[in-house]
Amino acid sequence: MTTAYIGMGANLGDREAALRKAVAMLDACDDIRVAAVSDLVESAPLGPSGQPAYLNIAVCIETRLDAEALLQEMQAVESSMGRVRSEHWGPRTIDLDLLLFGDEIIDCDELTVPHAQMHLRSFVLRPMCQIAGDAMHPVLKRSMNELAARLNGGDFYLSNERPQLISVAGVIGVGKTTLARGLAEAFDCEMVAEAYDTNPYMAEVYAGRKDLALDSQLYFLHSRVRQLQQGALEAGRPVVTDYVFDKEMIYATRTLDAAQLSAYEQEHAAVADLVVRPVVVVYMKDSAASCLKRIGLRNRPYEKQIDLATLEGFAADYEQLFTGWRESPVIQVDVSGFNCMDWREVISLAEEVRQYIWTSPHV
Ligand code: A4P
Ligand code: MG
Repeated sequence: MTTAYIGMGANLGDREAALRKAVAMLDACDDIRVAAVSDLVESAPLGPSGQPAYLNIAVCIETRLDAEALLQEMQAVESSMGRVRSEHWGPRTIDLDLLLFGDEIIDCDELTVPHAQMHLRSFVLRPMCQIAGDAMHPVLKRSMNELAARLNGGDFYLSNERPQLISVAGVIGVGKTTLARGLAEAFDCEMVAEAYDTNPYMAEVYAGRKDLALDSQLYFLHSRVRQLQQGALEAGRPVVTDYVFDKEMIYATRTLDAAQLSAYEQEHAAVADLVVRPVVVVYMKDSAASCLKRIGLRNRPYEKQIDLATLEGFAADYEQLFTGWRESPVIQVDVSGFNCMDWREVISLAEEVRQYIWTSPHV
């Protein structure tokens, strides 16, 4: 017997009745026993707009069938319930997707298991968490609970129509640039680094010249916009940055006085829409004390002013930023258990990140 998980969705007619009927029809098959059914989850359609909202559930089954035979039973249920396959991702009376089949990894023409996009969809992971939060995704080697937390309730899809921007985020000294370089090497792609060393105002601002803080922030703002604006990055190609554009407002709010901040906000509002948004964020976290130690080791004179309280403040701001983040999945990396100088660890993280970006077959 194999334990398998099936995701079901419906957005036409009596959606709840359709889902209940599909579960009953599966249970009526000789070689399938339904073991658990999640609550109904309602969500906006992912895909073409103008469709009605979906109801989704996850179902745990025990089966003697192999995965291919199970898929045939699932398709028989879809057909007998009048499912017409027309528009891709179009409205449907019922849709059955095989999410997990034991810990098997299957990749053939008719069947991909684990389901190729399940880790990007809260409408799949939320009901899965209800019935199998600890079940492991055999490719990502993460539990449903961990995968769901990365999405913050959002639903995402892979598309080669936008640049595959991977943004590494976290407080000063956490190791963003080192990891970003490693990821860029693993993906054999460009790494765009923030213009830290060329900022002519930085050293003086750190030395106490508060009147130059606005110039310094504007320098960063415009250099980031140049780096990330539409047209600077190629659609369908991976690119790694060692910052997330949204840190701009964090730093501005922490370092500018009220008059400077209001001038800055106007400039920011005028350009923020120009930048490409990340398809995935890698958010590095470590204790303020460890970050401070790393800052001490790299010994940049103007960073001598940074103390524990400052780092804790930034850490709290980043937490707040990513708590409500709906723009992309966020992969958290706990740096106390991760060494970004170890190539094998970087490669293994890159393999995980790869599941969240579109890559052409040769990359
Ligand atoms: N196939 C490959 N792997 C699998 C698998 N693990 N499970 C093949 C099921 N089928 C798999 O499926 C197309 C082909 O995928 C099948 O012939 C099968 O051999 P389909 O059901 O005919 O076509 P589809 O449903 O249009 O495409 P697909 O890829 O199944 O779409 P999805 O991924 O099911 O997405 N928004 C919300 N909120 N809730 C939803 O449930 N669902 C969709 C459909 C879009 N937006 C949604 C929802
Ligand atoms: Mg389907």
